[in-house]
Amino acid sequence: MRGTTVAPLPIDMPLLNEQTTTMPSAREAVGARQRDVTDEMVWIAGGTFRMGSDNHYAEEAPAHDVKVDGFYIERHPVTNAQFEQFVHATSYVTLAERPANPDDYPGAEVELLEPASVVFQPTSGPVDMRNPYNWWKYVSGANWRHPYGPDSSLDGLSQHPVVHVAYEDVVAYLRWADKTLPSEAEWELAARGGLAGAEYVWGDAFTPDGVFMANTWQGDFPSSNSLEDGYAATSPVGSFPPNGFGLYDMVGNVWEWTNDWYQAHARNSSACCETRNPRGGAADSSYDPRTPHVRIPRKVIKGGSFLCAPSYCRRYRPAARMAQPVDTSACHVGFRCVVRPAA
Ligand SMILES: [Ca+2]
Ligand SMILES: [Cu+2]
Repeated sequence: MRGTTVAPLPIDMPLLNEQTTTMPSAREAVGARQRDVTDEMVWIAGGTFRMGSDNHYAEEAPAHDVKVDGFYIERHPVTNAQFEQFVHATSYVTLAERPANPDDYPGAEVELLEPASVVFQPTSGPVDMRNPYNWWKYVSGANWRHPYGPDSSLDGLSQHPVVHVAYEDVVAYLRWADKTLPSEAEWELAARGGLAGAEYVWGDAFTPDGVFMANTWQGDFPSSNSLEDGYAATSPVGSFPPNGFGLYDMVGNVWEWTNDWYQAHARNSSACCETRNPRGGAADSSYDPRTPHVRIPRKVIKGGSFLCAPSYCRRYRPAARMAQPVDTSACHVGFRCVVRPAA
């Protein structure tokens, strides 16, 4: 798979959900404006699945049963080429390309209001792992066109996932594309690829037969990446094998925005009942409890990225989740779209 482009796959490939429902016509579902459902999207049959995990980070627990209705999902994260089409059509300017409004950030230093985004910078040696600012830098001039800073470009990256998109940028793209973001539950059902309760989206072994199944970090994070999977940063979509539903890059490569406001799993699950189509919590209860004065709501992001390392962040798993402030774009966060059939 590595080094090859994504071959178009038939949409009617066998799905692994035991519960198959009649597939509504894609046209019927999304209307005539939809351009590429047939080519690019996969129908995920609805069903009940075990969401979350009791065996990893606290925020993934408790594992609980969730019922999700069927939907279409894109085979891979939105690429730079796709995002370029959107920007070309709409002249949209992303959040990271605009100066910040000082009213939104009272007391912030002027230089922090310049157009900028969050870029990973490897360290020259071991550092204090408790301080993420050792490797995360707010870089002026970093944005989706210049993913590693003002001197970088998209040369050779057209088929890589777009990054440095804040939540409002994603919303603008979705409006143009007439699509939506998955809920966390939809994303996780799709990522699991029909494998109930598996650790990874491909099974229970991280590197089956020694093969890397996703773009993650090997070696000592954040100083030395041994590149056994072939990629230091993002990789072209489809460089690693698809999951059981034919979806690429569900874990690793880039984190993906979901539409759910972040809340603890415990709050939307109970031992007695499954939840149906959960949609996350409330915006005003998604703030970061470690910084109560910051009133920036947070969305759930899923899938981990090229920066997830076994020694530091084992979030290249379908149950893994993180809270991402809506105003924060970064070099390792992108998104993919879904379309729900009309009710
Ligand atoms: Ca890698
Ligand atoms: Cu990670």
